[in-house]
Amino acid sequence: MYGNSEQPTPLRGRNPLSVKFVVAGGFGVGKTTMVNAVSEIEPLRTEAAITGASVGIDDTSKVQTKTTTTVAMDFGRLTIDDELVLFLFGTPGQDRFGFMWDDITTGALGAVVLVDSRRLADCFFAIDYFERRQIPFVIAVNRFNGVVDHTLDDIRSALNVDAGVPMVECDARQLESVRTTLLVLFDLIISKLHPGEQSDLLRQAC
Ligand SMILES: Nc1nc2c(ncn2[C@@H]2O[C@H](COP(=O)(O)OP(=O)(O)OP(=O)(O)O)[C@@H](O)[C@H]2O)c(=O)[nH]1
Ligand SMILES: [Mg+2]
Repeated sequence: MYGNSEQPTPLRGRNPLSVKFVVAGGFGVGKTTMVNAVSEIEPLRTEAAITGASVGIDDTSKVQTKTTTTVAMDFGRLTIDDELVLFLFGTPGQDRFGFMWDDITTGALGAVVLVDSRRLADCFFAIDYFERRQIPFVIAVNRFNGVVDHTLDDIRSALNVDAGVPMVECDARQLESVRTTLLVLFDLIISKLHPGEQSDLLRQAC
């Protein structure tokens, strides 16, 4: 079902498995857009107007139409099917809100690191954060100009991430594109678990 043929326990008739994912990345890469695009509930948003206080601190040159920024977090929910429900927590994009990341990521099984290929360095903080904590993550390259400026292989080399980190193209505005990205992350998590751990995870759904 999720691209993994070794699902140990069928979950039909049980409560769905609830999984927490974090959507992270640099300033203005589309984190809030991603959560909004797929959430089946009214997403929780904590947007505040970008004010003169950010001048000289936030690089808005590539996101000039942006008038708000997330100051706490985004929250949404996506039911994949009767076996799996994803809870999505978007981080604030600006470094000065980084102190909230530990709270936002507590209990998360994995993360999507959104990347704008025109501003690769902006995602270094997120990659470093999840690598240090050994939280599985996928890199989703957001198509801002309708094209990815570099190939995914070039981006992988530039980011210096392990070959085991999946890299996908993603339009954060499109439900199917985001859903696919989230399922790549779910498959990654399952693939990293030993069979016993898979059973433990799936037992949580009972
Ligand atoms: N072309 C294009 N624009 C996008 C895409 N995703 C987001 N945007 C636009 O990019 C802008 C920034 O999106 P947000 O979702 O606010 O970005 P964010 O990462 O939540 O921003 P912060 O919370 O301030 O860090 C918005 O104007 C979106 O409409 C995309 O995939 N393609
Ligand atoms: Mg946001």
